Amino acid sequence: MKTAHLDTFVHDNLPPIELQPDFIFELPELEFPDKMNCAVEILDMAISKGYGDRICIQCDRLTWTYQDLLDRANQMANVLKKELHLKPGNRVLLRSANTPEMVASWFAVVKAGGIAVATMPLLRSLELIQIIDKAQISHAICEHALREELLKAQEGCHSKSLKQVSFLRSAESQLDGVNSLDMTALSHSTKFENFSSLSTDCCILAFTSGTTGVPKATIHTHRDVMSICTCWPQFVLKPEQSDVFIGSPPIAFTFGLGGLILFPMTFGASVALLEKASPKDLLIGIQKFKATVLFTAPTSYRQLALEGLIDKHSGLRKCVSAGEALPGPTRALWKQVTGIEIIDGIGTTEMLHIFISANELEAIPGATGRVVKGYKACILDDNGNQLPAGEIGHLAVKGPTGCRYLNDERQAKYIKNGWNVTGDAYLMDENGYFHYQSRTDDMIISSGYNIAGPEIETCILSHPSVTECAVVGEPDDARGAIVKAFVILKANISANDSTTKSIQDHVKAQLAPYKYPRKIEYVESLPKTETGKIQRFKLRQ
Ligand code: 3UK
Repeated sequence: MKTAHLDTFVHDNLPPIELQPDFIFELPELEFPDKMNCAVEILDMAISKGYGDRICIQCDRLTWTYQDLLDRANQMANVLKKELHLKPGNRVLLRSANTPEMVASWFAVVKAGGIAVATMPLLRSLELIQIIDKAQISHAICEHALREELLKAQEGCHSKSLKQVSFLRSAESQLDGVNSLDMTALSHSTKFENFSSLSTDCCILAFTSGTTGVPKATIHTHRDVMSICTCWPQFVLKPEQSDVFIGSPPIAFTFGLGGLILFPMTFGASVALLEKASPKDLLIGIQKFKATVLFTAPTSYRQLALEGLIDKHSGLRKCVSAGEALPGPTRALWKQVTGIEIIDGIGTTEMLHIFISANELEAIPGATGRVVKGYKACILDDNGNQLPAGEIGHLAVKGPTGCRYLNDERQAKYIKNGWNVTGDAYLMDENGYFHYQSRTDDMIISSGYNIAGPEIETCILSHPSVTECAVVGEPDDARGAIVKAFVILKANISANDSTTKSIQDHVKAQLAPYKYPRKIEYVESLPKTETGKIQRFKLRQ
């Protein structure tokens, strides 16, 4: 394997070839040239396709056309190359809310042959240190308002690799007098000589939000980025040029990078970026920007619907849910309130984006969907053998994208016989629909029964008194573990024994009795990640 990079750190730390997944490129759409830079394919090509004057990005502060974004990205790329001496293959940490400047920086880095390492704005210095040291970050581009933790991390990291920190203006700080990358860029040319990368060169490192251990960095190439723009958006989402995308995932989460930036741009559509994206912020944004395509997590759909924030006149056309299993009751509630059938899809940081999904016409409650064209998926037993339809086992997938951890022994755990094994327990039915059960390590084993928490959560969510819930196993001397539910009640309901009995009876009436929650604890909120996932491991502690 070759690389066009001068700094070969990532290339030198690819997993050994025998631990890499199989890649499949059977579709003609997935035949890419040997030399390709995805930032050029997406952004410069948008201009060639005639989108130059179309709106590309809006936010509360400004509106950019495709030409505006290209000009900014090229100017920033010139700064990176000429003033900050970025070499192809260098890793550049990005730290910002979802802003137009952050997007321009992402394109600037990739155009210059750098490797973009986007990070969640909420990360603190200790977490940033792990990323800087693992990825040997050389440059950082940081929203000025978020600088404190980054500067602490630069000070505290072991490798001392991070030499160059540049700032971006943000809504809060207009940076009078501070030398910011976006201001410096204005004095540079809007033309840039793009780095001629191999399609197999790395262009992003995406960190996983694992619950234990040092975070893993997943390597993704220009070809991977073009593959995700080709498959799910064209075969499942099918947006139109007139669509306005909006959503909550940070750009540092690949669900957000694809859904809010790369996919709308592939179609000449536009995105409305929000710096904060609580259900209330989302609603205001949807109205203000007349958004038509929404990307968010299941709990956010549920809150929007339950708080009466949204109705049939929202203007939304397509609603995408990912990050966690979408409970049937949430799908039904959203349909009832908005008239829209949610498009569910499972993706992972390792696979870069969604590989099993169903569009609004083919969705069925309780199933994630079918394998996306371009990918293959199956269910494996503990020994790596394929299971027949109807049996629960490990979800395994292959396609044009796949898992490559940067220098990490955990690669061997994700790859089995060339399949990517995601750590999810699933079953596939006779019609090829995949039904989520639980994370394999979240399976509750009680008195010898295997119990999938999400099935019980779905049932509890259909109880009229319940807003949100999460189910975990609690260690128990007699049974090994018992089913315990953490429940948020609706505003007018009191947490007492009769409510508990009512929820328990509700579950016993619908599921095998051994699955009912023996304990229910009422809480005000559930711990969640920035990517919208309930942190069940925290509830277990
Ligand atoms: C879970 C789902 C059931 C599942 C992601 C879309 O979530 C993303 O990536 P992560 O690496 O987490 C992956 C894990 O999250 N999951 C995600 N979506 C679903 N479970 N139904 C779903 N629809 O456990 C998976 O292994 O944070 C999602 C696009 C890009 C992404 N990175």
